[in-house]
Amino acid sequence: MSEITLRCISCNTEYGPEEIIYSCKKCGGLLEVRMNPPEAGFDDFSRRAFGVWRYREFIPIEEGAEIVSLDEGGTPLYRCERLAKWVGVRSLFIKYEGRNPTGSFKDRGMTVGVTKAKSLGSKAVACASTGNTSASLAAYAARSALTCYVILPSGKVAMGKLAQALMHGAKVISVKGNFDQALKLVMDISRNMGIYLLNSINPWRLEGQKTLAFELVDQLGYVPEFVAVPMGNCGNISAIWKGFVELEDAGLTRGKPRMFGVQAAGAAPVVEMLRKNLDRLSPMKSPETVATAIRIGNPVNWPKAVNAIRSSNGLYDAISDEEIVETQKMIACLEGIGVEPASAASVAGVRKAVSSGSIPKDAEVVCVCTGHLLKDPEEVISVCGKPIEIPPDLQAVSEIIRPEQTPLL
Ligand code: AN7
Repeated sequence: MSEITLRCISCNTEYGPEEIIYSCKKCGGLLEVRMNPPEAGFDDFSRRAFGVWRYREFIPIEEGAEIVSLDEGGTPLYRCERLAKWVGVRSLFIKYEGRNPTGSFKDRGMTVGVTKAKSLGSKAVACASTGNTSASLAAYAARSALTCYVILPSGKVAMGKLAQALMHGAKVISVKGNFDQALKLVMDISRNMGIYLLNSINPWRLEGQKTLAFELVDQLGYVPEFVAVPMGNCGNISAIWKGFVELEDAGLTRGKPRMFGVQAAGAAPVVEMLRKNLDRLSPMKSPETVATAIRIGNPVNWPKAVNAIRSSNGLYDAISDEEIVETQKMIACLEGIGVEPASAASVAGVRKAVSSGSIPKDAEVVCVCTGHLLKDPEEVISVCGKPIEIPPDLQAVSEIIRPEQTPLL
């Protein structure tokens, strides 16, 4: 394998792959994993199982490392004809990341991040999380016999995610504060107590998440025109963009998609920054949205996400909670695909962009739906209501059943 380095995206200082650092020692900038383009191509990949490790040569983990895996990635790409009509676009696909082992895209990153933690000799791992990162890290830590600490914003983590972190045996710490405060805390802990940090500021994690781009090219046979991604801490959009850049640099594809970053209106600091064309992010103090996964006011990876959007001639927008919930229902009812609220933001963003004309009606769009419906059952009950309760008799049930009812669209 070619030489691997960690490089600061601001000042280009390089570090060795064995260094345990999460930001540049000189300037504090974000780090990125760099390597020369590998020789392998899609013919080599096609002989292997569909998933993250199919793209082994592009994953900068040294040969011989013991890989920690739960068979992540290899998620379906659904063509959605009825949803496309509702959105108003010619062709729409959903890349359904809810089909990962713990029900979100985070597993792509954790298989690589936890493998790295093991190969560095770490005994304990930690993260702050709005929920999915903690569910995923807890599972991968269990799989590899690592001690796991997760720090969660009290009362703001969806029930399914909390259940996962608890059951997989993580030490779950709830802080009276929001995600941004929890992240600051866990960064201090990891620095002072030698616990390996697995938030998306950890560049190794993004190396797993970039494989979503590889899978899209594998599934479509070409590079899609638009890829819409919900943004929270902004790791995922950065990782997917990195995947497309590396594919082109290796000569495996030509061209890159326009990246579309979507935030919830109550937690949209990156969209604000781009709208005002600023060169720095102003953090939002009290982010609030029904999509608790992306309830983040100070996303650490904003420089990478802004670069992805600007250099892809991309798009960005913020979506109201009402639009997020309506879209979540339409995805579920029109296509049978169950996603959590944050995931629906990508589709909602595309719908808005098509109606305003910033995405043409004859375009083809891939929406990344990042997490499973069952992650947040309480939100479902609050927006759908409880089931109708009746006595166990035919009269009562026949008052409800209307066989002539037509489908939604
Ligand atoms: C379903 O779990 O930040 O922009 O701590 O769970 O890469 O942060 C979750 C993020 C989108 C945003 N969709 O991704 C966490 C956390 C879902 C998510 C995002 C998250 P990033």
